[in-house]
Amino acid sequence: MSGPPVSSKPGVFKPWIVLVGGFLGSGKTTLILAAARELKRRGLRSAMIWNDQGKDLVDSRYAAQSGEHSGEVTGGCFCCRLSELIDAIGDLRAHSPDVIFAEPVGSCTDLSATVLRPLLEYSDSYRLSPLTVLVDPLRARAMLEDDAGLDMCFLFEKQLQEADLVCFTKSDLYPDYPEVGAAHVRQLSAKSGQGVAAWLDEVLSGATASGSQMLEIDYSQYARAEAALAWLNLRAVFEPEGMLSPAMLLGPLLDRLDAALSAEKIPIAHLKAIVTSPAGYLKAAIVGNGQEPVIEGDLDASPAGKLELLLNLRAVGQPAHVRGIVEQELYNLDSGLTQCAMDSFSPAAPVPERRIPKAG
Ligand SMILES: Nc1nc2c(ncn2[C@@H]2O[C@H](COP(=O)(O)OP(=O)(O)O)[C@@H](O)[C@H]2O)c(=O)[nH]1
Ligand SMILES: [Mg+2]
Repeated sequence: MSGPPVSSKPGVFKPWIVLVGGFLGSGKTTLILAAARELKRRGLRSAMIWNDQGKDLVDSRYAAQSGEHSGEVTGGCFCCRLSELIDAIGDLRAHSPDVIFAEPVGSCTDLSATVLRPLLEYSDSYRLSPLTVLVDPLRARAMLEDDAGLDMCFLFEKQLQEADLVCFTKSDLYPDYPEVGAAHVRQLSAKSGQGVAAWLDEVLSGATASGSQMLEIDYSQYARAEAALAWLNLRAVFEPEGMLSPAMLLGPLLDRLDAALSAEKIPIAHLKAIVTSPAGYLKAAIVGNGQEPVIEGDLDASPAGKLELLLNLRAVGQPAHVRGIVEQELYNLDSGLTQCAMDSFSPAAPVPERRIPKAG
């Protein structure tokens, strides 16, 4: 285990660490970036740490495009890379943040025992917020109706069970949400801003305990559930003969991938991609098959001769099957693909560095 993230001299300011969990596509990154903007308005500084099983993260690139300081823990989840998380927190102290947000992998659970409680040992160096678990109301309804398959329902339910605070997201789209039996339930929209300031006030108040929920979990079942997912991270460079704008590249690609995965009956958990060019960037994402992509960035960025694509896909299926579909659609695009590095796998069985099952 690494040393504490900062020296624990008396009187040294202690930043907050805010862990924002929740299923794939629930809105973690969007909320963290909205919260950072809100904190900026209050004259406070934020930093953030992204986490993924692979590298080439859309979330990191998007945060950088939004001008935020961020770090990464890649190649495994926070619980299996706790020392790296602690090092990343330490590195971000160079920017003197008041709040450090950390977004775990969206299929991850048991964070209370494997991340929060070990971090509580550093309480002379920082303050720990309650574990917020974000829930997309549409996803919650599918999970509650067992429409999502046993493995995904298992992960989703475990995430809910260990939450100090459950927050339904996307209230601009879904004003209602289903009953999930959690003690502390809130609602917000990172898009409209509704509830974001109140959520921040609550998690930075110190009034709600951190890591209060004890999770009982069978790690072999947890490993099986995560292994049902296919993970695909890719980085590609396009140098089209004519010029292309980010929108001209990203629109058709997402449409094709959605159609091809749907035709093969592969449920999409989260498909997100970001294209950067000298003229600007564009991000697009869907969190289910057949959805209209949510677009962020410079929709009007002008055409360019060289564009870089990062794409992260999480779907329920076999990695080789998903990879084959993505490769085919990428080449069929005929948009001047000159470089491509693709990694596809199922998450490895979680093996936490530490696990402290009970508070205290
Ligand atoms: N309408 C709406 N869309 C949202 C909101 N929050 C997130 N999204 C969209 O949901 C998708 C997944 O969000 P993201 O933050 O990447 O989810 P994560 O996987 O939990 O980090 C993205 O397309 C977001 O733009 C919200 O409050 N309202
Ligand atoms: Mg994210």
